[in-house]
Amino acid sequence: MTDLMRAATERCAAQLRSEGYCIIPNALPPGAIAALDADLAVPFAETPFCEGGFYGETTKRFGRLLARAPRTAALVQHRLILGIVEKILAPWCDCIQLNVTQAIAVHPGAPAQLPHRDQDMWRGAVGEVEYLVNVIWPLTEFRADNGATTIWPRSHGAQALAPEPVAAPIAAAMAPGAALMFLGSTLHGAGANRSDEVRRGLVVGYALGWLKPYENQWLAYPPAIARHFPPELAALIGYRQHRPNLGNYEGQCPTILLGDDVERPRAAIDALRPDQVALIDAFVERQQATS
Ligand SMILES: O=C(O)CCC(=O)C(=O)O
Ligand SMILES: [Fe+2]
Repeated sequence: MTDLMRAATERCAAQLRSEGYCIIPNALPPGAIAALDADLAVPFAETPFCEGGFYGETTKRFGRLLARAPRTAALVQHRLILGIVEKILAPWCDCIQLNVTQAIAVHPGAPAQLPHRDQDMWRGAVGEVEYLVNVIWPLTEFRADNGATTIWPRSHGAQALAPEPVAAPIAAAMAPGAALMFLGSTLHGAGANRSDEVRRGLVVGYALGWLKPYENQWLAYPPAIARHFPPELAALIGYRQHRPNLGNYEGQCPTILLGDDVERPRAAIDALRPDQVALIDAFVERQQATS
């Protein structure tokens, strides 16, 4: 990692910890985002409007973006963003996982979405753990009048226990190429679209590696698709074990499903944390000494 990258990682992670969100203005070239938006034009046109009050009936959403538009990998595997997310989530996991990729169009006339904290989807203790870091990538300009994501600064962490947010909300105004990062505990929601244009954006979310992800990554990208992904991307979507032994396939790393020799009988192999290895080694050694 370069010094510049390290400094940017520290700066964004510090802002996420203090404010609950952070905007990276020039995360990718606008042309790359325009190309991705063009790739998604057909699914946006073909996808019906959502149903239900949370998604909102004047919005459209669809997932599986790595399969629909391979260009999404540049967003999912963005070096700076991955470094920041790993830093934020490291206290609670061994490795992170992709939680979701979802395209969202907020159509003219859409009301504001219910303010919410994304990590409330997991019923853990409130105010203690960060489960998730979300990134919103605008595909069109985000403005206060067209449905830019609304963020409540400093509403994260233990503030999730407070009856009211401490600060007034802000509209995350940004241009394509920028990325809005916020914590799973930060209060937010899609804004109302009072303009006559569709607001389009992508959500790329990363979670603790041992959680049940919001979007079922193994079904979104079954082995026949995932075997064409670079190994780091396959690992991020869950073709990797989280120690100890979580997410195994036949007692081994699920990457065996991405190779050619899938049917061969396998030995289950421990995949443990160093502290567990030490504990077990000492136990086995004592056992052997007394037998
Ligand atoms: O589209 C947005 O601006 C935010 C959407 C959101 O927060 C959600 O659906 O969980
Ligand atoms: Fe949300």
